Amino acid sequence: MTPGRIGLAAFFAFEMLSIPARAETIQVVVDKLVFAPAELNAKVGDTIEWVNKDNLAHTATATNGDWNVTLAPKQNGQVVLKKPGSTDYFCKFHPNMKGRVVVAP
Ligand SMILES: [Cu+2]
Repeated sequence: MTPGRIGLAAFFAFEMLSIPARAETIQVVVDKLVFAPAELNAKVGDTIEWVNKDNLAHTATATNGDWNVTLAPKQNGQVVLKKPGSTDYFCKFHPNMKGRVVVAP
C-alpha cells in the first residue's frame, strides 16, 4: 500500500466511526407562552435546545419525569435525549403550555 492509499483508508474508517455520533441540536422557540414547534421528531443522542424569548421564566418538564429544564427569562436550556419513545412535556408555571418529543432509537 502506498502512503496515499493508507490515508484514504484511514479517512473512510473515520467516516464510518463518526456516523453513529452525528447527533443534532434541535431548537424549540418559546415565544408568548407557546412552544414552537409543539411537536418534534428526534433521535437518541440529539439535543433539544429551548430558546426562551419571553420575559418570563418557563420550564420544559417531561410528564414521565425523565427531564426538567428551567428556562430563565431570555435564556436557553438544553436536554440530551437518552431514551427512545414519545414524551409529552409542559411548563410548570403555565400548565397550558404543552409540547411533545418523539425520539427514535
Ligand atoms: Cu411557562
